[in-house]
Amino acid sequence: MSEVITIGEPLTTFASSEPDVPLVDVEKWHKIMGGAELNVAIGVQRLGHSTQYISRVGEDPFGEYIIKTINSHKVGTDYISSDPDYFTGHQLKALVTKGDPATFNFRKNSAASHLTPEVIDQVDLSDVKFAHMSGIFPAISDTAEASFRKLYKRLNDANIPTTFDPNLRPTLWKSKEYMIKTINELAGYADIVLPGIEEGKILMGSDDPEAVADFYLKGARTKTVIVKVGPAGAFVKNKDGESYTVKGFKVDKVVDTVGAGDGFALGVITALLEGKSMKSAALRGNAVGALQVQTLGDNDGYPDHDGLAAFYAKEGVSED
Ligand code: KDG
Repeated sequence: MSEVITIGEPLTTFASSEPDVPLVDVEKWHKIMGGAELNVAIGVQRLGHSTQYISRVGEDPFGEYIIKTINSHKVGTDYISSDPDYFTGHQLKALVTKGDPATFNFRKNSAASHLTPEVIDQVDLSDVKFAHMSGIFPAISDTAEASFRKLYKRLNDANIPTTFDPNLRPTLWKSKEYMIKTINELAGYADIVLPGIEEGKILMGSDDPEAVADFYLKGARTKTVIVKVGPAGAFVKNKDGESYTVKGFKVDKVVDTVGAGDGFALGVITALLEGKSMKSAALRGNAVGALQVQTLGDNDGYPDHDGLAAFYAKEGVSED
């Protein structure tokens, strides 16, 4: 088995090569692999920790591409099945250097949306030390939500530490009300909740990092909330009331904003796996996020340990 497990939908993404051009007018595309939870698994693996990714693809060239690419990143594929009846999820993505890019999803009725809870019964959690859950997978279908809940329950029953990133994708949910209610409930099953400040506004009506943190600290299992406040860094609050801000890094040239939040999550997870403090985990989260936005692609900027050490040396900071 592996140290880290996650569940999600992988995407064959056609990314615009033309900055700030609306999707309808883009002429030049390049093919990349995306999927928020898969991005996390790739980055965790790059930092030297083994991973498994639970998912389903179609028996089509997009699915073949996904499996080939996941293998090249050495993420575990024990729980990825392929389905002859449905297609592999795919996406069009604009290119922006500020905010979130416009996307268009081809995922309704995709193979991953047909993943069923029985699959979760077969997952071996015996050596898993950390799990990453995000609000995208439960949005894509009722069976995906049921599978997600079953995995969460097994993780909680086995007392495996879990991060939860709301990762709001309003167009994938049945309704905005259902999205808010479900995400806020699911957050309560995680040890560490990782909302973005903009998500806080939508999910609980405030853009004050402390108010967002206090809201999610009410979750039955939640011990720490880390609110991502963009270039300003991260606000951390623990259940015992301790709170602090870990400053972000200045990035001279943002090439593509996508994958920064996933980079933050994988920074936190790997640092905690290596026995670092929560403060160092947030520092690593900021560092991986800052490196990611300097590259094209959803996961190409994630560092290995040498890359991370070089970045810390350049910035004059270190983990404790
Ligand atoms: O967080 C990065 C993701 O947005 C990207 O890889 C694609 O999973 C994706 C989604 O649903 O937008």
